[in-house]
Amino acid sequence: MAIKKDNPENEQLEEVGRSRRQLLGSSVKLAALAGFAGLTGAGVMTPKAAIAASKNSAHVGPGDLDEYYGFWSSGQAGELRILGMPSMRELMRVPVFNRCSASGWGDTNESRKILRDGLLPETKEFLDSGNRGGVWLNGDLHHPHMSFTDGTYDGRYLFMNDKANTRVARVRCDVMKCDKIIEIPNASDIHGLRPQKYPRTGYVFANGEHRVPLPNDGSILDEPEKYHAIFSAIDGDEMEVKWQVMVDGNLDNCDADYQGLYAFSTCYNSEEAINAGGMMSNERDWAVVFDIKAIEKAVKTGDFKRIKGVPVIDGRKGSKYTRYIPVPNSPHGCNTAPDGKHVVFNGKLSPTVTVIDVRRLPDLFKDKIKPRDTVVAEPELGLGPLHTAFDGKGNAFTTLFLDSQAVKWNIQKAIDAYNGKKVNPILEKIDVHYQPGHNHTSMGETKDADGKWLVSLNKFSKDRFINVGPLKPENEQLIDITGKKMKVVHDGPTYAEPHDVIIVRNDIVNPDSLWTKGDPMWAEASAQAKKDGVELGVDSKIVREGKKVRIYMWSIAPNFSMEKFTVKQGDEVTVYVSNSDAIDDLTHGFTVANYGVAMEVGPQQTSSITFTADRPGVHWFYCQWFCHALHMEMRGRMMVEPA
Ligand code: RUQ
Ligand code: CUA
Repeated sequence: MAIKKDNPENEQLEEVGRSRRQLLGSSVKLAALAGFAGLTGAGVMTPKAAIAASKNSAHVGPGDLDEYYGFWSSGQAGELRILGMPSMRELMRVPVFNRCSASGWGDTNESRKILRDGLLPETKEFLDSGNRGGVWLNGDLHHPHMSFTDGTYDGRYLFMNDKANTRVARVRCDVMKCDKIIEIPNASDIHGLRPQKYPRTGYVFANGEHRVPLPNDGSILDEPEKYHAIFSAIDGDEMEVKWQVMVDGNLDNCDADYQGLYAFSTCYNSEEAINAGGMMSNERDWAVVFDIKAIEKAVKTGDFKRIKGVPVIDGRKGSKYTRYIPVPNSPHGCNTAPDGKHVVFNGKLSPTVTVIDVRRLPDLFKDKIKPRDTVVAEPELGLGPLHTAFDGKGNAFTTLFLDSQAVKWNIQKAIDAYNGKKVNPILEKIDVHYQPGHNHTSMGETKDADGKWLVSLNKFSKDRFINVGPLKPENEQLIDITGKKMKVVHDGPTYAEPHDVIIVRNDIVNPDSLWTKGDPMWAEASAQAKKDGVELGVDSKIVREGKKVRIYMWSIAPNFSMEKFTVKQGDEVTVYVSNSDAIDDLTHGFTVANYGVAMEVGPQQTSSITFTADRPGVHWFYCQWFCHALHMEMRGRMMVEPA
């Protein structure tokens, strides 16, 4: 690391920097104390390649690695979680719609830019008023899904919805950080979300669940017959809404086919009611099918209304772009089978699931057959079917919310039974604890479903764990599905609320261990540094421009390149910290005591944060991420001169 002597303090720091290297080289004891015993010269850990999965055992020994990544939603907690599977060890939390005290998500300039840039102008205005702080700090993340190429996960991105504030976010799988969040115009409360599976993602489909007036500006209020629900297709590369479809009813969950031709959404409110009684009154609701090619053509030929910059196609009943397939009663989950042919709509208030065959859809759109003619099976499975997962061997696993069970059934047998044969499609039921919502199988929403593991995400744990007060954890159960009988092999309590999960083979996901210098995540910091004549990670500099002060420093364990800096009361201070350590697992942090300032700075990363120095006095800044035997000593002073 070249240290430029543009700051007298750096001479001293160069000394310390050297002694740190000596410390690492000579004092094994201290290094071990700091947790550095595993570092090799190149700064790369040598992981044990052993994998748990040779036989289907949930036990992953200490130091052994998991065979799968589990990407978990967290519901109203607003973050994405990464678990190793089958060990069910929680490996990481990725802040997305929430605020995070550890990483500074919601506070750093980089995260605030992501949280803010994709919002609609009127939302920005709203968030700038009434002490709301300019960005949303809550969200309701239900459905994380990975990008696909040719029907299977490709390890590029994860996409996820925010039901609370009508947003869709993307996480970059190379660094496992959120890099884009957009608000979806015209729709309200994004619930179902799925990426296009073929040829690639492509589109990310997102359902606006709640019907609202369009525009929702107060000109229409208690006139529910004038409300609308909107289906959106987002370009996953550009994170831009490409088109929307206005539908009858509402939109709950969605999925896409394996041919790149159709997308599907369930509707539990064909009644277009505004209370639960009304929404339950019809015996049958429906699933909507969207004809993607026809819609794309409509966008090209101009058969749409542009609302808030987005082409909105009329897909209400009678439209050539959609078809409505009647499904009993208040269907919820919507799951395409890995055979590429079948889609399952889960009945919720009906004990059935409805299976359609996508090969009948072209005829449906040509009106050669009726909507119900696409149905090839409708097995009665039990009470409260919510979601279905697949093993890639022709079997399906459906959660029964009211029965607190997972039911395994065979798709072909269900089709045979529907055709009048005397067969029972149900192979087995097992109890789960309790009230399952989603379930998911390993690779189960791809053509590579491998039939090894099923996770049941249960909404209640009740008496399953020692009592922690009125708010109890939820419970996730891992089920081995390789044998003749399903077997629950693990209980795992989790915090609010794991709606959904995907289970991805670990060879598909290959994150970096270090950031790349100049990553687009801190493009603004890089641009500002360039203007200020600063090389990030190399130079230390204080730049004053009127009341704006920019502090550039770098960190190499266990030092910041500045031991102190002085600003004036009322200055708007931006601190840029570049972590110059290029060592695996060496994250620093930057906290200013009693200023509400804290952030993560990963190896080779630059993070920045802006605040007003309106509190005079001495304020220690310190590294908040344990990085070294001298981590406690990794600190300096911000001195604020009284005005
Ligand atoms: S959907 S169970 Cu079923 Cu968001 Cu959560
Ligand atoms: Cu750097 Cu702790």
